Amino acid sequence: MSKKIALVTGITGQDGAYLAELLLSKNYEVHGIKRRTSSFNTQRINHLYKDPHESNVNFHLHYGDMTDSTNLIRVMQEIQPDEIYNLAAQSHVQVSFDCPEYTANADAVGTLRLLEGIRMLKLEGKTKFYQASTSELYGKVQEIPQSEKTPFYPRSPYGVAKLYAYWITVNYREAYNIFASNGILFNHESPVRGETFVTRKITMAVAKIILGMQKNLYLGNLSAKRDWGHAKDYVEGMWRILQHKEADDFVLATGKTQTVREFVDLSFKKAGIELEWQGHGVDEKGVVKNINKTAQDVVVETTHNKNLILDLKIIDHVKKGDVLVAVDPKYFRPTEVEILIGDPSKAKNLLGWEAKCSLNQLVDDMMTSDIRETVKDYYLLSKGCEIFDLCEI
Ligand code: NDP
Ligand code: GDR
Repeated sequence: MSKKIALVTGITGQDGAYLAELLLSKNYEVHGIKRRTSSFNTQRINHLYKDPHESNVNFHLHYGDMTDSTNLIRVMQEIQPDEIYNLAAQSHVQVSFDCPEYTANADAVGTLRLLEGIRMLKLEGKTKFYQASTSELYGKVQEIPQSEKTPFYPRSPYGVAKLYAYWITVNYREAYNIFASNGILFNHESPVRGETFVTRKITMAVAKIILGMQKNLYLGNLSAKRDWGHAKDYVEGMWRILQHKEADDFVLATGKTQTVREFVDLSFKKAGIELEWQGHGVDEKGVVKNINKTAQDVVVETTHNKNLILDLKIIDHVKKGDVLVAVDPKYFRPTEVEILIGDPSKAKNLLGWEAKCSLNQLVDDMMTSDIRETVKDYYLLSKGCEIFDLCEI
């Protein structure tokens, strides 16, 4: 049987990288759309890339952009995909308030461009289409938990753009009989989550704080509740959605919800630090209550590399009573989504899909990876090299 061909937009993002890995393991020929950037944006997929001059190369990248239909349609025409996974998006909710028009263009009209491409190229009978829809559609939630039947009430330009993308996917399914499905995915994270989403911002900060490379962590709304799962489980769900006997829309979620504050607690706990929360609102602070492990022990436990650690001589930077977390109102959103918790029973019953990774395991995975990365920087610093901070505006 000939290989299935998949086209993945947003292949350089968190989900794109995990999905490409999954599809390659299932023997697909995978084509990804990568936009032109002034510096490399392929860190998450470098391990999948092979020199195209080699034989049996199943992974191909094409330049493209969701705002340019000519190039999207040309790529679709060239590769004649069996499945399209539309993951590309300006995906940051807060940034969408600063760049609403671009967000609408890439996230809403971009989806239309791909669906129109399927029509123009007469691929309706061949190409299945997956749309990366989101729990942000529920926004100001109309019921708890949220299922496929819960009415939408988006609360950001991102949510509104994704609402258009959701409905245009449904409309093209009904109007033109295209196999077009929405995955309504709740938050999913991983060690390669973008650095400005709250979970990764937290795990990176905790790793730096215990190694003395950052003093505090500033966050916005600590009480926001999210249903957090692991991206590697969710890309499996995306694939199952397109293998289902008919096109349909599915919620993928864990069915549990936690506050940002609780995610902070779990991350510090992994680093041996117990926090106590003092004050309220913008004055709330995360203060060190107990220290249960030395930084050296945390690093040995995480890196399993005693020689490196002996060479490094890690000292303890954090003391009881230190204020490690504070609120900066600049991270508040003009309109916030206060609570999300999904009901994934339809996906469980029809697709046999379930989130396997617990929140504890997710935090463990992210913290382990960020401690290892930070130790590399610590090592370089200790040898007199310069390290540059990422800049979050
Ligand atoms: P990321 O932000 O990590 O990745 C987004 C991808 O889209 C990147 O490859 C990015 O390229 C690409 N992209 C952005 N703008 C354009 C454009 N104009 N043209 C072409 N490519 C573009 O997102 P995730 O991987 O986390 O999410 C994947 C999709 O799922 C997104 O659509 C997101 O909105 C949606 N989603 C995500 C959830 C989550 O919790 N992660 C939950 C529900 C939905 P570059 O690398 O160059 O920036
Ligand atoms: P979200 O993810 O908006 O749910 O969108 P994010 O991690 O950005 O925010 C989650 C919650 O944490 C609160 N928060 C902060 N958020 C950020 N980024 N930075 C902070 O300092 C901070 N402090 C508190 C936020 O207010 C929010 O309530 C993600 C994206 O992946 C979307 O693309 C996707 O559709 C949804 O998840 C499901």
